[in-house]
Amino acid sequence: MSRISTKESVEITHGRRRGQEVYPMIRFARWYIVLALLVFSIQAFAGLKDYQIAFDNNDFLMEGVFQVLATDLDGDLNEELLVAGKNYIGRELFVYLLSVKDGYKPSVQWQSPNLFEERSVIWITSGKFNDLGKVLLVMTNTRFYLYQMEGEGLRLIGEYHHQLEPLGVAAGDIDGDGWDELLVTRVGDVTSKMYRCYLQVWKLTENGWQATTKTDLLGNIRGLTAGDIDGDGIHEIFVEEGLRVEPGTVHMLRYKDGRFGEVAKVSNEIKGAAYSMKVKTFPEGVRLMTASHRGKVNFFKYEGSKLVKDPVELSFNSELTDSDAIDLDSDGDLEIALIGYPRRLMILNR
Ligand SMILES: [Ca+2]
Ligand SMILES: [Ca+2]
Ligand SMILES: [Ca+2]
Ligand SMILES: [Ca+2]
Repeated sequence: MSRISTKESVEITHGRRRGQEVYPMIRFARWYIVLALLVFSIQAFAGLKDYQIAFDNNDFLMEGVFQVLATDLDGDLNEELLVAGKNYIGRELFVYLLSVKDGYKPSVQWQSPNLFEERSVIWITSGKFNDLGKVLLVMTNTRFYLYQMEGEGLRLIGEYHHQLEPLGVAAGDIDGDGWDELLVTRVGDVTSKMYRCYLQVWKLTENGWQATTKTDLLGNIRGLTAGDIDGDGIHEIFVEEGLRVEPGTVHMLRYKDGRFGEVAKVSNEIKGAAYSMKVKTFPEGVRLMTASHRGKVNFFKYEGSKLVKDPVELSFNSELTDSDAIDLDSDGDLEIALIGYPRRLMILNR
């Protein structure tokens, strides 16, 4: 074995740089760089308009699928995907934890016991309500259940009775104390023309769940969510209301010093009733995503104290009842899960 001194190795290196054999390598390297830039620019410019259906099932799991939820229940920074719905004939209410692998095809990883209750639908949300950490909250007309992730499934850790008769539920830390509040929309007043609804806030304390505050009557509420759209660590509240299924108004509210204040609102910018709203962090930034009964998906950013609608509108031939966004393939970009009435699940990718 010959040893090469530092001097010799430098000369060899220089010799190769000067040599003719080097040129094909440089050419190859240039093409590689061009190709890499091309791939990068395609990724960089993949916009909201590029979402395509990657999975579509018109008969997904239950006779009625009501909700889809993307949330990280075990704190591994990957969100889990859950759906909740009803089998009318079988008198069953279920929550499913889904696993999504190749081809964005969901399969059942865990199924709840039958939570059936007469004349009730089922709602799901998640939050960190006390030191038990992030839990799944499942609500029916008179009961709610807290589930904690354990291994590949969920374990029941609490069950409560209530008389809330909710229209919708969501959770978020709206006062910045580090714990999530439970937000429930309820009917306050029924006129001949419409329901007039309000939002009630509940906290889980040492003495159980306690109602802390509520809003004034806000109209016929159809959509509700909470999310930190401006990145200050405190969740804003989004309520959508309108007559019947006509285009309505999205109100962005902040809770401060025991009162709700309206920060921004947009009217008549969504086609149809926006039953679904979620605040999610896309590579483009944080967006309020809405899904309407006329099959439209829209995106709003919060900028200059206004909610600004993105020109891109996704359109589907289904009444959309719920939606969420989740990175199913760990590529750093969000897929979108949509529920179409009565039991369609779509997954979009771009
Ligand atoms: Ca997780
Ligand atoms: Ca809080
Ligand atoms: Ca905020
Ligand atoms: Ca992804």
